[in-house]
Amino acid sequence: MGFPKDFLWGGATAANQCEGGIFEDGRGLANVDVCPAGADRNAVITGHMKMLEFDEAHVYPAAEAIDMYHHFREDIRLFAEMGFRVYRMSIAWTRIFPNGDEENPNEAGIHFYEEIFKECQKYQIMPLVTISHFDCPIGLIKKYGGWRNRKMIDFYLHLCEVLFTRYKEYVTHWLTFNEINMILHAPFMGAGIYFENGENEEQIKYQAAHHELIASALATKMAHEINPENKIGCMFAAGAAYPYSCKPKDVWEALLTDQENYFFVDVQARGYYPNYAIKRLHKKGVFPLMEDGDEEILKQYPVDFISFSYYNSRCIAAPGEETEIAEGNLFQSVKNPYLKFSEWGWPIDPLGLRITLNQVYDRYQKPLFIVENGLGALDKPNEDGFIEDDYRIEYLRDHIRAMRQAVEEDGVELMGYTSWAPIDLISAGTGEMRKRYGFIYVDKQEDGSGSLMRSKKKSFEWYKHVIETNGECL
Ligand code: BGP
Repeated sequence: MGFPKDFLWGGATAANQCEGGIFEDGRGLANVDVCPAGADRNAVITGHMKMLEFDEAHVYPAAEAIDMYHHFREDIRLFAEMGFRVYRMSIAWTRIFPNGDEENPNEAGIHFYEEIFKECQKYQIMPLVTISHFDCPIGLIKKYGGWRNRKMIDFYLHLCEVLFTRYKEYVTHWLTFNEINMILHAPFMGAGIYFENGENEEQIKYQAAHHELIASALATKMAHEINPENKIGCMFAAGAAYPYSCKPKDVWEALLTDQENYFFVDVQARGYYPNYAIKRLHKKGVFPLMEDGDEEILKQYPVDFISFSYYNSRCIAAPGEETEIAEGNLFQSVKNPYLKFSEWGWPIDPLGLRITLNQVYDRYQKPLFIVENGLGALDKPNEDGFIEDDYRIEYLRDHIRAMRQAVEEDGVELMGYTSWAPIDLISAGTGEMRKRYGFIYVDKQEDGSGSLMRSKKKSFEWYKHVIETNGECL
């Protein structure tokens, strides 16, 4: 009983939030590099403030991040010490294709990830690779407008071809797009899209989403052709939507919110646009343009497994109700009066993870993978410089327990769990460094100072023991 013996325990990171080294070895500039920290970040990531290069007035935390570019051996050794069986990481597209539309890849970039994979191999850690974690070359944005343009499919597939062939001996598990549903909430970060005044934003977002969905299906086809061992997953930002009350209007609104979220996975896992989306998108006049053959592509190449991030559930009320607002993973919702909240105002809801696992499994009946879950908190070293992050241990313990119940008692088929993030890194939502998630502390401060030295927090030994006991000892 408990977790299956081959359950994949590990941690997850994203290139732009940890690597730094953005000008090293011929790397080009990406959308994620030019998302500044501070007040303007939200306008930039939502595509309402155009930022395609650095300016003097802003600070860009991805430029150095935690400099994993030069520390990856040390970091992977620490992951191995915790007993990781899987390391989820992402490829910076512009290390491989600096502008995005070159014919030949940048060999130095290929070499960098090869070194990472060799390091993982040394410790028998399986890499789980996100092909694009909010990553789009600025070159492709300037020339083609990012994912609003159908040409992006070809550039993305060219990247995939290089990755699938060059890393064939190291990688068999891939995710096509991180949190694909974020395109609706943060279109510049999710798809390299910024808007001109007066544009129909919704139409552009669903058109771009369609391009990503086709790209994802064709990547799945290609991955299977290049290596029949390859397993491809989709990835979405999950979190069940609860009705604020049992009033039918609240229940209806919560259902609509869930459908908006599941839309992407409905297409990627079932292979066709669900009826509710066809009806509603047509009604609003934002149904994407499709080419002949698109429906066939979606139908033929669904994903092998479904992965998601879970940080919090959401609570939804009918429009017009007086409610308080709660923050959350890039989207806000109504404040749930029955939950506690993190320092960033995100609801904490372990049972919500069990509910979400059940809902997703009921809906798709495919293997699931939790590829992000964790607590962003302010960590303060004690007099000895040690971080006693009992709050993080408590958060993770409660969530892992809920996940165990979903597996053991509800029969949800779950491949693994990668916590976000095993090491402190830059926050995607805010660009802050002080919002820390790691088992490993990085001496990098909000003002950019710090030695970049790594040290273990209390949660390091705790998670190590969780993995050692295959989730028995929490
Ligand atoms: C998800 C992203 C991650 C990660 C995480 C935590 O949306 O996939 O990249 O950062 O959220 O969010 P934040 O960094 O805003 O705390």
